[in-house]
Amino acid sequence: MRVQHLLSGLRPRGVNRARRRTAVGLSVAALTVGATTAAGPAVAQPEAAPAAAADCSAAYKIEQTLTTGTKWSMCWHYESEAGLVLENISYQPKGEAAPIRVLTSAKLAQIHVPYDDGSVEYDDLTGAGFGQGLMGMAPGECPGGTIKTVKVPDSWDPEHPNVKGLCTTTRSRGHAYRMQGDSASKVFQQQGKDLLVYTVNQVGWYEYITEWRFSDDGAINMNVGATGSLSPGDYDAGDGRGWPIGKGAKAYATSHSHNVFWRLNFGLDGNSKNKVEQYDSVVSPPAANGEAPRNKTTRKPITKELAGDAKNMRWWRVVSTTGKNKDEHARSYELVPGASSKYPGRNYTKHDVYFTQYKKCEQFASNNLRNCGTGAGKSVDKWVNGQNLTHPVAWVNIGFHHVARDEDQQPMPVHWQGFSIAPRDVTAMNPLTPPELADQNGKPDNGS
Ligand SMILES: [Cu+2]
Repeated sequence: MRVQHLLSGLRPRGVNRARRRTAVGLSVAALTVGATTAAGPAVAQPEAAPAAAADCSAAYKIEQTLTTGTKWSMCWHYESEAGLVLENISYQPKGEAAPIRVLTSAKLAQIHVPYDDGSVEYDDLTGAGFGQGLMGMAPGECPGGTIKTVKVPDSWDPEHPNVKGLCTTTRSRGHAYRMQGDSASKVFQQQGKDLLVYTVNQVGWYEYITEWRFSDDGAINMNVGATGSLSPGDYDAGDGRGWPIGKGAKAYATSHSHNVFWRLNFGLDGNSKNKVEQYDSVVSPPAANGEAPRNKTTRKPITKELAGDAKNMRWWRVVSTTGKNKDEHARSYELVPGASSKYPGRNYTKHDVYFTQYKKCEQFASNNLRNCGTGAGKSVDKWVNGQNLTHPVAWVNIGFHHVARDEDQQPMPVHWQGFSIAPRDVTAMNPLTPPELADQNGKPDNGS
């Protein structure tokens, strides 16, 4: 049943893909999915490259010192299902003697695409050939940067597995800060710089841009942008679950969701033992003689695995058990969710973030084609089962409900979804502080 379902689920896209790829590609994909699913424990895919990749050869290293002085470094490799995987991600702002490890690994963990009419749902990473769909980029798509050649495992075209498909470049993002000095002529300002790392992966008629943005202030932004074309096969919504595209009201493009999952394996200060905390705020009316409403923010240590829901004024952070900044504060990274339309249709899409205790076989948020043992389940919701959380893996779910519009053709404008992680007490001050202000840390003494 399940194989049948997956195969029929693949059909529309596989057929579409035949426009550009060979029919052989389709049967390979179908066989791969069928075989792996049917075989259950017989897991053919190797795990990610050995975690031993403490370092990597030059070809697999991304290292960039931004003009503002911050250096980012990481290793990359490319997997059959997940596509681009980044490892050993470290941040070294000017003034820090050594790189500060942030993440042991970071990658997409699924793009789940259910259609509103219930006709089909896709797991684009483990069920629809995301990895194989890596697209070559022309230099103009990577302005000012370098396009690395990627060897695609299980390539659709075994004769040509090498794709110039990984762009690394830098970009200006506008003000990093601005501050008026003692006189009108003295303004402290800096234009922030980002390192960008991205690939484009085609799945059916869609093309997904997977973008990682490493900022000179220590933040990491992760976004997926969907572009390409609306699938012609989807212009059949006849039950009020679509939007008319094209002349009049004849062809309705079926609405659907793109539920994107990221998997972040934290390793702050090079140690996988990290703590997780949740913060919530309660705002109450002004006190009897008070002038304004009051807010009380409380910290809740998350010591067991968690399926978390975003909430007004709620946030999470992952805290180092090893490193402190120069102010003796524990280093941490805060999760900053982006806009999301959470899709309640599946247990694994019902929550915004999952924190699970690291387990090697747990690689994809849904349709995890790995052997995690009998009864372990194939989606992230099943892995939140009360274990102590000492080596947290964060799974972040950002959903987008795509109701097509006339502007979606042609090509479809990129629609982005994602989130970021921001440093909290990683450095003792703004990592971009200019030398003249370096002594302004803590309570000012008011010159008295
Ligand atoms: Cu869409």
